Amino acid sequence: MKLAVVGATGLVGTEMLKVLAERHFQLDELLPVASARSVGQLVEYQGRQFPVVSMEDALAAAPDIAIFSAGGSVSKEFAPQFAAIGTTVIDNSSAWRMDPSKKLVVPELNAQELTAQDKIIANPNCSTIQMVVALNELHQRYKVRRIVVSTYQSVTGTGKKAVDQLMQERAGQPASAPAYPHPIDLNVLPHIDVFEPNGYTKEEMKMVNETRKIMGDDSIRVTATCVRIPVMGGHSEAINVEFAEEFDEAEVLEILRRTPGVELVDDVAQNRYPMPKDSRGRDAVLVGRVRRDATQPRTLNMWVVADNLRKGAATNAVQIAEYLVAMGLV
Ligand code: 11C
Repeated sequence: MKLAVVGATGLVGTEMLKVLAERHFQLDELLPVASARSVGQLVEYQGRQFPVVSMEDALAAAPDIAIFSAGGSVSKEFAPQFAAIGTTVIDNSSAWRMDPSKKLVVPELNAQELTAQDKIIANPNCSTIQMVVALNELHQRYKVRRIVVSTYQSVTGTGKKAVDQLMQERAGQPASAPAYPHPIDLNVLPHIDVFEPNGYTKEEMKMVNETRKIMGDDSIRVTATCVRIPVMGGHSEAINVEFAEEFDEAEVLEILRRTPGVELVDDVAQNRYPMPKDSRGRDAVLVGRVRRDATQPRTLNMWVVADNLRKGAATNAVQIAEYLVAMGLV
């Protein structure tokens, strides 16, 4: 197994290497790919050192799998080049997610759709992944009709520049290269990704469109408000979900307890509920504050938290790679 990690020195790329090692992903050769200034640096994996290589060298090496996390334009240009030489690309950018010819995969929901012919596989947006993992089994039982979601997203979703902005502001300095148009420390920005003509942001529309594609149901209505908060790791979501079928609250908790990828953290008498601080470095999607919405029928409120760099990005991509290997699809 020859595996390339494109964007290996970024926040997600670094997490990717950590997750691969933790999960003992078996490799003969690792090709960490990064920009020219990082080429030659050494990356340690399972006790061995691998040099960072250029995109051209990685292409020449013809890896079995390439996991991309280097932004949409890099994916658009290079994913097809890898696919053309037989590499299976798992792409963490938004470049291919809504392409009807590409699968958008959260393994707990739809890995079984993958075949050996899928040469570019899209990894969804972090805020979408944790929401669909939390809702999937409830959807099977009661059928989701409408979701109203508000997010509270960590600065790690933006990348290193935003982490630096938060830390500099917290130290009382102006940010040297701000990632956001406003201060983020002691502030909240109702603005993630760019604004679209309909008044929503691209991040909000990802939650609408990706959810429908992954759950395989275009009738699901989703409306989202995505918000950046000064938290270092872990996205949180307040989800209000209306089902087609009536539910029983005890049964809802039972279903959540057995939902793959979910950990129920819901004991308000003990002040136990999911918090981003507790999600960091973990793969589970934490669900709590589960309660009926008393203002309309068949509607539930829940609070969902996950480490956006792990299940929201690196872990999900690595799980796809593991599935491909296990099923002999690469
Ligand atoms: C954020 N969700 O928190 C974004 C990061 O489409 O993969 C990931 C963007 C994407 O800012």
